[in-house]
Amino acid sequence: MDLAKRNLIDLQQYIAFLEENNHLVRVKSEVDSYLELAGIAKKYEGGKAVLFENVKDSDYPVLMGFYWHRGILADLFNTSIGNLPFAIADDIRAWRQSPMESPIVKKGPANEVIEEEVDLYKLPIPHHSEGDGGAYLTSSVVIAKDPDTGVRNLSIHRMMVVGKNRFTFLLEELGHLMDYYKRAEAKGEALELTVNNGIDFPLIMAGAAPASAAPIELDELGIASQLRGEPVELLESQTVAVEGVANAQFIIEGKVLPNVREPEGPYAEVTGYYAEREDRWVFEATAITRRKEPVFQSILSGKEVYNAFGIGVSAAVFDKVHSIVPDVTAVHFSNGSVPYHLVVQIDKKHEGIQRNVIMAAFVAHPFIKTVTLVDTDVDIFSVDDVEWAVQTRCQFEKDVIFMDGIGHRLNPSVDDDKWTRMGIDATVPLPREEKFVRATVKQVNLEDYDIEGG
Ligand SMILES: Cc1cc2nc3c(=O)[nH]c(=O)nc-3n(C[C@H](O)[C@H](O)[C@H](O)COP(=O)(O)O)c2cc1C
Ligand SMILES: [Mn+2]
Repeated sequence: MDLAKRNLIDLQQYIAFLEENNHLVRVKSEVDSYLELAGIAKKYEGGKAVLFENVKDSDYPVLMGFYWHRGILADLFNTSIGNLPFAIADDIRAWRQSPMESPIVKKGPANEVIEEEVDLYKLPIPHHSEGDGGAYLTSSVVIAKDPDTGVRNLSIHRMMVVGKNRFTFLLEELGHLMDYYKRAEAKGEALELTVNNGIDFPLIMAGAAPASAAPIELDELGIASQLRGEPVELLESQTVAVEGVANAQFIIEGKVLPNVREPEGPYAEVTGYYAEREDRWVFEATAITRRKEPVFQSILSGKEVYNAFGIGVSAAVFDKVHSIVPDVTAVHFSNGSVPYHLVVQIDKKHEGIQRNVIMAAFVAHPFIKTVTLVDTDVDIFSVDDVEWAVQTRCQFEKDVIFMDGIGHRLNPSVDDDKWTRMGIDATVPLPREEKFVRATVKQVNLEDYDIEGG
């Protein structure tokens, strides 16, 4: 994409962009990062982004909500909401064909100031939901290096502040960072990381890229470079051998300790439920660097995570499924499905191909629980329309399949790490019988009519 050309690669530029496009509200009153900030943010969820200019006991403003409205992201990429995942899929494909290399610099905006003392309590890290176990970093992108090959990985993790220089955090079982960590721990070594806060959407997309789009042997930073339209500059760290993002707002350097687990949680997750408090992984911070005038960024659990995660994953899943069955025309994670429910649209040419599509979608991402397949006359962005197709085009006994899978642990329906996955074929059988033809009315343009009170 052309974000670099349009000067849209850091948070200060994002704030200017939000302002210009009437997508921003500024909260001027003093706000407590303990519960109050997230409480206010929740009122705006799905609409304009919110800049908290005056956070109690902190020198830094906090931006929330850049991702909770797809219209903002579509404007950022100069495209439509519907085209967003496909535009990103094109860039992921281009990245795989010829990845850009990142230059490494010693000085950059993100180390204009090197904090003398590591003190996470100086950052305006919000305590989001009432039952949360502490203040949480939610939107930072973690960079790590494969302990054997040195290849870089990007990922996003909830991280709970438990001390001046300590987070406990969640590593999901199937993630690459977990793979790195297990191999480091087996050698008795810590895994070094940089935690980059206040970064642009391409880095979030790269961080959320699933293994099917970004295999473990590829450096995911290249996805962000491709989306920016120029290589993402990296910054040499002060205390670890892993680089940070040169134009981030804050970089926290440190390491995940081997053979140490300490309590993390509860945390109100994207599922709408609290994840349990349990002994989890421990990150020890060894340095904090920042801009002179940084803006801290946070994500609110809910729509923001659905988008930050869902758009990138739809892009990756579309790419995969389309490469196996080219008749697939679009995919979308159903609104409100957390996202667990993938709707796939197909221009079906061969009866029976539906099973292949359903299987391909399940393989493309481990946490898809439901796949619904519809024809091209169904609007996949409309939950109403998909519902209509399922109720009018399915014979459940033969059109629904169940299979076992490893469940997403955060989902309370999961038992013993397992759940049942369901595929629904709501396509019309070929050859199409007349009775399945959708009713239509004449296409008109309301501007051609004199209408009062419309
Ligand atoms: C806002 C947000 C929060 C996330 N939180 C976590 C988390 O706490 N732990 C985790 O393992 N994955 C989390 N994820 C998902 C991973 O970042 C995602 O699965 C990523 O693809 C993992 O990358 P990897 O396999 O390269 O490590 C989160 C994703 C988003 C968008
Ligand atoms: Mn990865």
